Amino acid sequence: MTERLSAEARRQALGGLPGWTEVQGRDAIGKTFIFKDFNEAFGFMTRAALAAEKMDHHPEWRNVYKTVEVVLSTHDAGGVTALDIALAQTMNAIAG
Ligand code: H2B
Repeated sequence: MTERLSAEARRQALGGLPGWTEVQGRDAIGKTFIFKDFNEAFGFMTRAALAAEKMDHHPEWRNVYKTVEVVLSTHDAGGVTALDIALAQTMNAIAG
């Protein structure tokens, strides 16, 4: 089973993940993506959903028009693991 990252490992990983920050009050990372319009936002969500399903690792997210708020945490581990870092990297790559 994937282990939670130490605070130091998490900080280090976030250093290489533009836009991602620690979520206050829980062991999770988050990013708010803002696109040109709803079409771009939902296109991102569609591609990210397919990648997430392939990884068997799923985001918590909320979409309002062109904004997508994403929170990543590994529920089975009760916190941030390497899986969250990998999905965050994939999402950044998809968003371009
Ligand atoms: N996604 C996330 N974010 N955390 C998990 O612990 C998790 C998941 N567990 N997707 C997976 C699915 C698990 O429930 C299934 C059974 O593999």
